[in-house]
Amino acid sequence: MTAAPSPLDDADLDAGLLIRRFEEQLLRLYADGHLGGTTHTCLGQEYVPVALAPLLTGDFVFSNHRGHGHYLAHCGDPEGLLAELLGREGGVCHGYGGSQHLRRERFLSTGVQGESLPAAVGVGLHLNRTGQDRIVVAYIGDGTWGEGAVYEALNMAALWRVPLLVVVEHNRIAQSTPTGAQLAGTIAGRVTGFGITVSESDSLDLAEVRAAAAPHVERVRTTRQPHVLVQHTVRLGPHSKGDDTRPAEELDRLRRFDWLQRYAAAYPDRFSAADARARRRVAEISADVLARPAARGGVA
Ligand SMILES: Cc1ncc(C[n+]2csc(CCOP(=O)(O)OP(=O)(O)O)c2C)c(N)n1
Repeated sequence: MTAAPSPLDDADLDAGLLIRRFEEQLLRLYADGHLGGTTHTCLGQEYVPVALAPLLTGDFVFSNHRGHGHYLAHCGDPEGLLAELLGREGGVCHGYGGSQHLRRERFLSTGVQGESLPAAVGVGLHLNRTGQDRIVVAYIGDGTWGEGAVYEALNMAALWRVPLLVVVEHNRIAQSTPTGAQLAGTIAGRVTGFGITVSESDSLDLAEVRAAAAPHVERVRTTRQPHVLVQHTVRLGPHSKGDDTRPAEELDRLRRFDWLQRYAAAYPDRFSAADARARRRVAEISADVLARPAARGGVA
């Protein structure tokens, strides 16, 4: 935690900053009444999908309610995402999906906790039966280990040797419930009960997270066996919009674990240049999308 973060190339830094500034803009758009429905930001967690995305090109990605960062890291397309969220023309799902139900090529998200895993197992089974070397990744939170579907899916994945990588973004909180108040034992203990391998990382260093994940992704791909990767992380923002029930001192403490602040402190010039690029890009996208007419199926 005290070591300086590894240097990042522009692509990774730009991808991480785009997610951060994009979601901060969503919260402003919500406050200004431009964004209806709901939105869950991944502030603080951006490095996780950015680290994994290059390892998973061509693979299937299942995302959850907190999925904008997953979408941006795996699919790019901030214009399509913002138009979707604002119900404007050009939205990735023509305004029918909104924040939590996005689909584009091999990317699918759902706001229903645990719903993705059985579907991901089905896709993995199909990939095996059709002789493909693609794999399926499903992002879930630590709170989602309260859903029975997770265990049914893990059982099938182990039994049928499904190439499924479950990425657990373990931010120690589910909405307003701390993990310690709802999860008995450990996620690793539960996973090993199915004979499934598990790895854990608490690194905030994007390059380290990628290097640690790479052999596990490769093993899922070659052995067609599932793996669960638990990434300990921090949720810096509210669960949704203004609903953060954590005390101010706790939020102050968590901000020390902000991977982007750590990066800014270690590489101020590179950070400022990339940040200016990200802010400019988000401002341009926002102005462009706000000027568009409503989508025919718009959610807003
Ligand atoms: C089946 C179901 N139950 C309840 C909810 C409401 N809900 C949305 S997110 C959430 C907490 C999720 O916590 P976690 O899995 O830890 O993910 P995080 O929000 O921390 O990313 C809850 C209870 C839901 N979306 N689906």
